[in-house]
Amino acid sequence: MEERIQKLLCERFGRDIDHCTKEEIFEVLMLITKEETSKIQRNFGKKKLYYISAEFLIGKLLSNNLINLGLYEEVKQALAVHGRKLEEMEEMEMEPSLGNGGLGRLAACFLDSIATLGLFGDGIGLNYHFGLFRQRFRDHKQKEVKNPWMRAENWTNRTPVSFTVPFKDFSIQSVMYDLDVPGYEAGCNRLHLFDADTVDESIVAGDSIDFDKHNIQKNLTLFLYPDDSDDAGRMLRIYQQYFMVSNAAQLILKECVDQGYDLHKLDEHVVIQINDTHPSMVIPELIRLLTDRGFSMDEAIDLVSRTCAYTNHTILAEALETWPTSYLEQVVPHLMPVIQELDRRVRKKYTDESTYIIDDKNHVHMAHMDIHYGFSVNGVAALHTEILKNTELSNFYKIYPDKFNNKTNGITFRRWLVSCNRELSAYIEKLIGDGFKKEAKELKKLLDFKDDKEVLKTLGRIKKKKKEEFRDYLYETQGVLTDENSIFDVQVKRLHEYKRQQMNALYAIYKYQEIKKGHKPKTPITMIFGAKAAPAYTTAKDIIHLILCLSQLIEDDPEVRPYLRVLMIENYNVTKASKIIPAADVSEQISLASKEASGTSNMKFMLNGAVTLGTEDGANVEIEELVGEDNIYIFGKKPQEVIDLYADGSYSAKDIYEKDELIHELVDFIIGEELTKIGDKENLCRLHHELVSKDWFMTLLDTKEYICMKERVFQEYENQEEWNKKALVNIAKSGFFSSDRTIEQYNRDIWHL
Ligand code: 26W
Repeated sequence: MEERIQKLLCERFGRDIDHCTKEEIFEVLMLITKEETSKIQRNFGKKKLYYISAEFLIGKLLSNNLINLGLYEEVKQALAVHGRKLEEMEEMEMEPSLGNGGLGRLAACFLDSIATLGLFGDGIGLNYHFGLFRQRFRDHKQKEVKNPWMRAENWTNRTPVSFTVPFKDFSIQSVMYDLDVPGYEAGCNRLHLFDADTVDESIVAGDSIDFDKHNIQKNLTLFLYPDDSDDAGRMLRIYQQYFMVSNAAQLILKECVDQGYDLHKLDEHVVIQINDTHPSMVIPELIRLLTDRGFSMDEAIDLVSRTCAYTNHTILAEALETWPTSYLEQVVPHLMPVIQELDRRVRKKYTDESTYIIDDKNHVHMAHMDIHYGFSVNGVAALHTEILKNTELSNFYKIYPDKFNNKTNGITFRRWLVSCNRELSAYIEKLIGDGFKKEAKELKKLLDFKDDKEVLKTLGRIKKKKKEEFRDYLYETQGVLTDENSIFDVQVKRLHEYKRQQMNALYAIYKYQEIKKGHKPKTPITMIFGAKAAPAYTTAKDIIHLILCLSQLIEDDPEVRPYLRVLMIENYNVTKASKIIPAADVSEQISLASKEASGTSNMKFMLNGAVTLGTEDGANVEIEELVGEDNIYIFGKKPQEVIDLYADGSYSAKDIYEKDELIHELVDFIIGEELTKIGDKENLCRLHHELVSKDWFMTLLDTKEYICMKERVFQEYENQEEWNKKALVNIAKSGFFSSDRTIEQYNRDIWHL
């Protein structure tokens, strides 16, 4: 390996390893990894899965791919001979930011597991040049800048595959870029990312995210639109979505024809998983292409319906996509006759208007199309699926009880343990062998060491080491020095009111005031946040402002700073997740019960020995079932209570604010002089008003219980042996959340590959 690295470095840069930069060495390592990946066998079968998703948050690939190829140690040692560190080269890799959050990361974990299980399946998405925006903090506020992550040498390979994608007034010629996805000691699949040569990066002004929204040929794949994008962005999303699925549909048919398959048996050779509603137009597009080839409408609809399966990731009404027919007419008029035909058939068969595809306001409900014309509908955690069946989609469940099924999310342990926490992984291996990397349930064997004081101590030592590493990383990247001897209390996820980062901020205010009164915590607390807010989501940005102002207030206060810190990781992404999660003691999963479909960071934290402080929501429920109530801290209103509160409209933030002295005080602190001195009064007042008069996601409802429970968490942390035992149980029971398990279930119940 050493020779090979040297040879390639000399060829490309004319220098040997001792004289090459980290960037140069990284590039050569990437090329070697790509070459090795291209040598391993491609998975194959008579039926193929196409996982279509607008987001694939794949993260950096070097370490991960080396691990999966079984080359990590070899490369590490080859570099070590020259006093070079693999981790330093890894720092040179740019992270492709092709996702908002959980949904995109889930798709990436799934690709890893699909390949690892030897299943024949590729991902299909878009090659966003600047991805999601990069987040900067200026004046205690989020500023969005573009995120150019592509380099001349990339993980992607340009292929000769190209399709013509028709829009109303023009067509665009696509280019397919491919990325190899090696499984862990297994075969390899691909991720196809579509792009167009007409796209012009120079129309983006400076490092901003502004550009001419009208020139589709030039802007089509420039950016990934944030989950809460504005109206101008909405039209672009339709262009992107159609571009994605038209390419997908054409690729699928081409691959079938190339294999010599009979398209009349499409469903025997193809299964399409529709990741949320973003790729839903693949249904009418495939029907259109089949009828163009002479299929009758009946047969085309029937075939496609037996090929497509839909995953729902949210019950938030505002995230269930609907497109005005006028928009679709403007972008893809040729799809409208198909969509209208699909709607007509629904209307003929069913009387329940709430299930129609086109409603009386002329909006097309993408999820409705998926449910009527797909053969499977799945939620992403047990609770979530139950809510879909009984509440959100109950009218559909009545019609199609057999289509509904649950697939509790999972994460790939190769990235979220083996790669991001090599120390813990190595120690587990020493205790129970390395079988857990392929068979995650083997982690259960750790329970044998539950009362082994040496083991518990070692777990504590590893946690400390990861905290030190994070301390160094944060210092290098943000110039902030953290205390590795403090409790790391971590909430990292998209910023959204339902996730209730604002409630966590209210705790910070509470603790600040307590310390001011002389009630100091035994062990200092470091509250760590990481979150991007959608650029058009005002309240979310105001919450970031509040957190950053609180952070400043405490940094400047010598009375409080030794006991409490509030820190926000800038530009939270997969790379930063892999550094903070192994260092965490407390995993904050505090969404309003019933609103978080699953959550996946909860699983990553658990796997790394953090203890969950959370509500009865999403996969937290399943975590609790696994670890038992002694090893998790659950608080707050129950999902059904919340659902009832919404139904009868009886929740009033104002009532709580006016009646509860403590809450009143905490909320008013937001507009008190301590913070308005530091921050922007307008933003803080707006947030205060939002909390007191609307509080759509019921922050104040759970705040007191949250504070009490969090106090208990910090108290119980003091008994380190007991705490480490909780950590051990969490790790031991996390096997269920391996995405290998999730994918086995998808395959068993839906794909049948
Ligand atoms: C309108 C476009 C849109 C809407 C929502 C784009 C993107 C989104 C989200 C960012 C979707 C998302 O990430 N959902 C999350 O999916 C995870 C994987 O299933 C779940 O674990 C999370 O609970 C859910 O919020």
